[in-house]
Amino acid sequence: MAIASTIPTLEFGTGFFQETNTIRLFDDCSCYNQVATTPAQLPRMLQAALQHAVHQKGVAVIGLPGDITDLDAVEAVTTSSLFRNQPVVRPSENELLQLAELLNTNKKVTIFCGLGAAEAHKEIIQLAEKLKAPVAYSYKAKMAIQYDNPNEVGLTGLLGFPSAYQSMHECELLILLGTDFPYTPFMPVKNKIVQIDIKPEKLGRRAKLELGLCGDVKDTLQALMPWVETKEDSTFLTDQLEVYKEVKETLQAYILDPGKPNAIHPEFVASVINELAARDAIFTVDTGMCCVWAARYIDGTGQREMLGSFNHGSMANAMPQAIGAALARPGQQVIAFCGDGGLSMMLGDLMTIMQYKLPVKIIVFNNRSLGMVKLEMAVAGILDHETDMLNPDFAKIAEAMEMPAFTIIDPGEVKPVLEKALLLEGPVLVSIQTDPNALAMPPKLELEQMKGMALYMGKMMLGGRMDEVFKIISSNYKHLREVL
Ligand SMILES: Cc1ncc(C[n+]2csc(CCOP(=O)(O)OP(=O)(O)O)c2C)c(N)n1
Ligand SMILES: [Mg+2]
Repeated sequence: MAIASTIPTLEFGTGFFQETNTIRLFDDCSCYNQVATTPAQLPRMLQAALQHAVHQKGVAVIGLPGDITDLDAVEAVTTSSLFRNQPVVRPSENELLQLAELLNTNKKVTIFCGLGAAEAHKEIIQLAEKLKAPVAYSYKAKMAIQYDNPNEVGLTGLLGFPSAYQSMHECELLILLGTDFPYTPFMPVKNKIVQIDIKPEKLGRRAKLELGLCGDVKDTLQALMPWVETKEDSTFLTDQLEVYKEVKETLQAYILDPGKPNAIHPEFVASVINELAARDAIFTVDTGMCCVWAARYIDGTGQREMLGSFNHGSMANAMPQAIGAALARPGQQVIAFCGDGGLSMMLGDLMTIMQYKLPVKIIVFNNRSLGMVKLEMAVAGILDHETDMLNPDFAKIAEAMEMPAFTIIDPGEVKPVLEKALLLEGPVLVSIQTDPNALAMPPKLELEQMKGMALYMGKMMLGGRMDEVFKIISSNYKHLREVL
């Protein structure tokens, strides 16, 4: 809940000093948005704002003009406590029977989980075991669904794996649980699809549904379970797990090659962090390539959490989110995966970290570029433009603020220095000189994108920029060979 102080009521609409119309300003990013213009309004607004923020999982804003704060408070005539309800929400018995019928009559079933399924880990494992179903998930749901899950086939989407994509496309029946996954090109169109979501207004807007049910995932699966017959044939599951095994082997191949000085492979860095981080670490990941490395190399443990900008896709989120996480969870390890572009936008907040002595570990994937956009341009077959960054020495900037800092140039330093940095008690910044030409291709689009890449390299050659072409080929030799 945000309290947005604003100008005295008398001055509304006069172009007064620092005038903001808070309702207009916050309209698009809030689920409750009001201005209190009398003291009597405030208690009711606060109550409504809290109920909205918690239950609609959004931001509530109350504008508070300066003159109102000078007036005496008025006794609340309404409630002033937050009701954190946890109602049981599940489909009717008739609807559950329809769902069970679909599950029992289709041989190949795949489960796809979103963040809305996070509380239902146990039930999902049980259902998957009964159905011999592979379990795919969205990036947001990875930390909640991946761990202790023998049927998991990874995440789908732009940053995902062919195993999840294939499992979702080759099944006869796909069950979407607590997901509003926005990338419809990754949704199958030929198979039967069932969706379960606590917010019924979300049903059917991403895929053509056979059945759309309103329910909490955990409550629904618990009620459904007795109706579900155990399948004997696990061929479909075995086939999908085989594909996932190959995916994991390919991912391992990238980390076996740690790269060269000043061109350290980011995959390797992420895998070392995965190994060194606490079992209950909170990760925050910047929009950009950091998202890719964390999606692929940070494993869930059941206790870890990962925060990103996700649907907003706004840059520079990792450090501010780490500040919030450290304040909310003292004593828990917080690791921020920052892009150099992202960090540059928020450098001042390094001082916030020092001011409040927040023990966040800032890892800068310093590829001296707006890497994701550079890659997007390359795969679209156009020459990259304005994507190279002239960076300051991030470690020196941190040190000027008395934050301990390290710069890693050589791949051999990655593990020992990160080990040391993570053991430090307070804040620390580690800037790692990563490879600006690291390629991360969304698997399903890989071949398409390779065509764009070929076009790009052709243009580079015509422009006499052979050095660029060689750089890309040498950085990504293994990857290119894999795809081709
Ligand atoms: C505020 C904002 N501006 C621009 C973009 C477009 N964009 C997405 S990723 C990215 C590059 C990020 O660069 P960096 O933080 O260095 O991460 P890298 O991809 O190099 O790892 C850009 C410009 C965005 N998502 N948000
Ligand atoms: Mg960068």
